[in-house]
Amino acid sequence: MGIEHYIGQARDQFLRKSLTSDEFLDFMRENTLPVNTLMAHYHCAIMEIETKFNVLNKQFSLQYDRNPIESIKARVKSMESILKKVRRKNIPLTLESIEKNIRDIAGVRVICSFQDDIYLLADCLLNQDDITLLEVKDYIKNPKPGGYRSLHLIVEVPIFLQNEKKQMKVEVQLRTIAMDFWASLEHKLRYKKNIPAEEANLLAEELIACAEISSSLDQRMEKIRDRITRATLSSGRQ
Ligand code: 0O2
Repeated sequence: MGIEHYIGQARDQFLRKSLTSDEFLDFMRENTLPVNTLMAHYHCAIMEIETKFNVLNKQFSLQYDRNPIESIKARVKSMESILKKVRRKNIPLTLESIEKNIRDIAGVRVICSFQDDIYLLADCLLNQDDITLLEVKDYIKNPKPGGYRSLHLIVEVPIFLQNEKKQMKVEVQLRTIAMDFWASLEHKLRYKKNIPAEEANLLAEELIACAEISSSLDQRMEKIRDRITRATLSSGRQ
């Protein structure tokens, strides 16, 4: 078995011990109510963003007779994943620091029909006057070395509480069906730990090749759509 396997095991053991450490248990004991409240606020922020995309989809369907959004998935990051990120980023274990430094606790994934729909929807969202853009990571124009493609936006959206308006951070991931298909399978394979190093390297190359195929599939599907649009327009004129 390769050295990566042992490093992975050691890292997992370290994280498991860290998550049951006194520091973590104290933090959870002292902060149960504030943690639950904060997580509820992230849920509210997700609802706000999901509604915005549902409204846009509805408008496109009425105006242009097409839906740019295939589906929307959303999640609040689990406490375990948040704490792993606290360790990885080496940030203080306080709620303030978690809220400030971890910007993907609320995540909304928008699966689009075509690549240009991604940029169209991103523009529509960012043009809304209650949305503040904090960061863009364009892994479509600049895919990750492993082949991952998606457009990531970190935004702030207000939620309106009884006596307070609160800005919440949300990570919006926009991808096509092909990008999502690739990312979902790659994510599953990433957690398979007992693969010998040589085979793991070959699989990584294979995944990069699949990412290229998925990218060219997106481009071909877009061209087909354009041809259908042109054909429909010209037959309408005759
Ligand atoms: P999960 O389970 O989706 O929550 P940063 O937040 O800037 O400190 P990070 O987290 O590396 O650094 O940011 P990045 O690169 O924008 O990635 C965040 C998320 O994008 C990941 O969340 C994944 O959902 C997705 N992602 C990024 N790279 C890959 C990849 O190579 N393969 C797949 N399948 N997904 C990827 P989490 O927290 O890793 O997981």
